[in-house]
Amino acid sequence: EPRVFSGVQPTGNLHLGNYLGAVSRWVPLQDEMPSIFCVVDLHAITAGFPDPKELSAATREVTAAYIASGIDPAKSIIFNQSQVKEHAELAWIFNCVARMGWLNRMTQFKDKAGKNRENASVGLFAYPNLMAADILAYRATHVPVGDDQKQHLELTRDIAQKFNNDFAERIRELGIGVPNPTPSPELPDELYLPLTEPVIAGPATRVMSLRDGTKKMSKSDPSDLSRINLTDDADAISKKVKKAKTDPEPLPGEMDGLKDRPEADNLVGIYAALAGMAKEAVLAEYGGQPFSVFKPALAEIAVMRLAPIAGEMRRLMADPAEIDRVLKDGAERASAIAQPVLRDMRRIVGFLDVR
Ligand code: AQP
Repeated sequence: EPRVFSGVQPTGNLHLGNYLGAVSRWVPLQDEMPSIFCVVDLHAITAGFPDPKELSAATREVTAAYIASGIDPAKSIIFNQSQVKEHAELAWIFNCVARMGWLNRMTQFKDKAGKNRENASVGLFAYPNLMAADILAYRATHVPVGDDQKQHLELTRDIAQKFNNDFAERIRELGIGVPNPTPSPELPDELYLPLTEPVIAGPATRVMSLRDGTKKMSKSDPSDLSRINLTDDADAISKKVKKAKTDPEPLPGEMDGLKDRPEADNLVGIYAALAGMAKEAVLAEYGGQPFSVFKPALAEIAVMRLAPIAGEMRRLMADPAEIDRVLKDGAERASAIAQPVLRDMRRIVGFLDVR
């Protein structure tokens, strides 16, 4: 059964990269398949505990951003991860499936741990196992994310594959597997955990910093000018686009001309994603034009798309009780899916059930 799962960490400063790479792309998917959108608060403590009040506030803010962006809480499930215990329980099982060597290769850990790896939390190292648990607690098949999550999704597949293989006989014995949709010699005929598909597509799978076209736009960049926050008002958006770093050349007419021009490439990608166009079409329209012409057009479309979301977020956040009601309802609906999966997982592993 197809199912979408994705999430964003409540770490503050939700930005255009999170919106274009993830949240905006969830909106049409919710009409195609049952969808679950999580505010992944368990992940938000891996790089150090944030101020507790800020963590709660950021959880409500990300929820508001989902709804303001067009996720319909009546149709899709919206909840915060810590409210559904199955995530942590399954992550423990996956800690015992994944190999140290697999996690050692994760580039996000290397980036986030920095030079002082000995001092990184064990949680930061095991983060990809929790992410695999987030997805597989719902046996989700489709995970729409930005390009930076590709490696973690490959690990999720590796975990599912190893688990399906290691417990192939047991899964068959219990009669709870489903036929493998893509038979291969590396996999048994029946699987319990699906092999998840990453959904990484469009012109903005990796939005770069407005100050440096070689760095990812990121919540933790100390420069606020490096990113457009979803809460920015029209003036802030226009100012940031105007100050965005560029080179002195006019825009090229062809995609080839964007090579070795990371800042130009990034702004064209952002425009394309906001306008729902291909990058080629943007170049066909603006090729030969200087940034003094392109930037105001970009600012205009950014304000047109983002200012209503910021306004709707403010309106929603003025009523925290309503946001909490959405999250509570979502947690109940998410639990109803994850609980039977974990019951199966415990049976597969052989944990004795005495209750
Ligand atoms: N720059 C980006 N371009 C496209 N997609 C992006 N995503 C993040 N940054 C970009 C996507 O947003 C979703 C949620 O991300 P997250 O909350 O897990 O946080 P992150 O990836 O750690 O976000 P940041 O901004 O990069 O945070 P820091 O500063 O902590 O490193 C994911 O689908 C992600 O791909």
